Amino acid sequence: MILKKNATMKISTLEHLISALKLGQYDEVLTQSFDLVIPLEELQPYISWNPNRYTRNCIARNEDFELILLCWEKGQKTAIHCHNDQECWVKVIRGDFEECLYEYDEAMNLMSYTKTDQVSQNQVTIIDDKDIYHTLENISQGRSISLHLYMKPILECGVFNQKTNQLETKTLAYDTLEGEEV
Ligand code: 2CO
Ligand code: FE2
Repeated sequence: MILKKNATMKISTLEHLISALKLGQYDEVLTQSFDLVIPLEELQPYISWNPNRYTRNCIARNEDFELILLCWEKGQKTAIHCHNDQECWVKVIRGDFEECLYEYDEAMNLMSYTKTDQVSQNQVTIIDDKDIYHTLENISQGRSISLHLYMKPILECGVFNQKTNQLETKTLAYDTLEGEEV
């Protein structure tokens, strides 16, 4: 789902965003997220790069949410995966992404492709259905950066192995832990 523009965004700093999340103001963050512009310099401490895969950098987390910054070299892409039943919010900070959506039928063990969306700078995409799987790919000509919120944190997720047609469980880790428990 791509959120449409909402005119009443008030959050304009990372500190404010984290405060709102700590207060459990998820609805406010979600509905106002199109207008949310976090200055890139505030995100600088959480940026790291790896030529082999996108990096996952922890900004803030507690038992209720996880806010992480993902840094993508050109062409880097996820596997088809879910978010372990947790709501997932992605805000593109820089660059362009292609998101492919899939629906998983557990009884049939069938992964069906649904559609492809392009998500560009400042746009938001949300996954809030446990049967929805997706891939995200940096389709920019250079590096891209995205901000991800999971409610609650996801320590592992289901990944669909397209060679074996089986679901596997992947443990998720951080590349940098600049952000602490809040
Ligand atoms: N879910 C993936 C991750 O946390 C990124 S794709 O956007 O949700 O690594
Ligand atoms: Fe994801």
